[in-house]
Amino acid sequence: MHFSKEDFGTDFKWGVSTAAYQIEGAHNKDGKGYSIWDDFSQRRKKIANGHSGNIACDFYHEYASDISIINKLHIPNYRFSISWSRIMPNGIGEVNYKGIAFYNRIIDYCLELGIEPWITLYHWDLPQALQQKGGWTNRSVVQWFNDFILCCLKHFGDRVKHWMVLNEPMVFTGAGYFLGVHAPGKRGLSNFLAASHHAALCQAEGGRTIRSYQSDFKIGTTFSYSDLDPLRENHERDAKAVIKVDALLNRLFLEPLLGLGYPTKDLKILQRIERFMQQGDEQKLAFQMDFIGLQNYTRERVKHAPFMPFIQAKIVKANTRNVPHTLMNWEVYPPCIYKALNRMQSYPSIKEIIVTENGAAFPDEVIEEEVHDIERVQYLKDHISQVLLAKREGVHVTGYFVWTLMDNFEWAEGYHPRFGIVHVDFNTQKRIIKNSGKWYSQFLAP
Ligand code: IFM
Repeated sequence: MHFSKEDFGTDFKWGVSTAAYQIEGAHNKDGKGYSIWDDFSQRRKKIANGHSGNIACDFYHEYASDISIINKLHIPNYRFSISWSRIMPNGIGEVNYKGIAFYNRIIDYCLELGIEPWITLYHWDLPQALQQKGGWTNRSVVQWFNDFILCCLKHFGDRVKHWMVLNEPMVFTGAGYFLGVHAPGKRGLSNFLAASHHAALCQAEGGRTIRSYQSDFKIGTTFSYSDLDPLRENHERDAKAVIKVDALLNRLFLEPLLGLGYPTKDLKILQRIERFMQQGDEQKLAFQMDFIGLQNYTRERVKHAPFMPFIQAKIVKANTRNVPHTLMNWEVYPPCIYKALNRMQSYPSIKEIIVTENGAAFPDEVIEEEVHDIERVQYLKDHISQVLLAKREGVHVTGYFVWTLMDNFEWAEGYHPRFGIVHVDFNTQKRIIKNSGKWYSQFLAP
């Protein structure tokens, strides 16, 4: 399908996303406190090749030239996150004004270039000092997080109008507190359910805090959301397995926010979350966001797996299915984003959806100062065209942000999977705009 930017209308928000720990580096500079990712990557060696975000893309020092690249690529919206421990080294109390100054420089420079800043308040880097008190498993996190939000609003709220509360709560609670493969490396159902309930409270309370600070701010929060299909068609037990995985991966955080409660009927084990609930919590979990951030990359095929604890279901990875896939072993299946958008639209209380992340990691090669990442160009075109299809059919999708501006620290995978539309040489910090960046730039050019 041939399409242009104009097909989406003049109000459609085009953008690019990043996250603090993945790009900033300067992990101990200018008064920054330790975060759980500093701790996890430096002490536990759980990251591929022993990598860490200590230096990453050195965005802390390179921010001006990187934001100039965003401008050069004609990208009008930039989504980035605030490192909590950079502005509040102990998570609570003392404010680090050098950290505040750094984000002020970013915001001011974006505005100077005509780029709209969109802030994600929490993109996985909890201050380590708070983890020592239990982190997300401690209900006090609701208060801690609220104080952090108020600090951000006080210092950045005079210029930033677009706010997202959490980034993908399912991923940071699931990988960080159940599987132990992300920071802080905790495991077990009890840790996971406690962290999940507190994160779900924070996402709604956070929305309320921002709204009461300034009623016309545009407020959202983001969700990882994968399209799910049964491995075997017309297979009753695989179909049931899909329902359970959907309740866990796609609905656990979204539905309480929408006032629908936790999806306990479709995944019984989630009933145990009630142990962490207090009177009145069900109402506190709900908040009317202005938009929902959809973060979609792939679809998963699910099969019945009787020995899988708690869920009796399993995701069958793409490389064993003989389908095209990315370096993350995620199937390349463009209709996934169309289906995810339609699914979100089916909730009547969701008024607006913004694709706050979509993109792909492929094995890029630098040849004579160029990166011909044809697979990524195709991926972006195919997924954006599916967004257009959904929009034309009436889905209220109002924006699309590429993940990500430049190659960066991909959490447990280290620096190997490169998602950027700009290539980064991590030895020299040299940037090269990939063909995908050039394509996005031509697409967005006035
Ligand atoms: O890099 C991550 C990002 O931090 C959250 N969403 C998915 C991306 C790719 O894995």
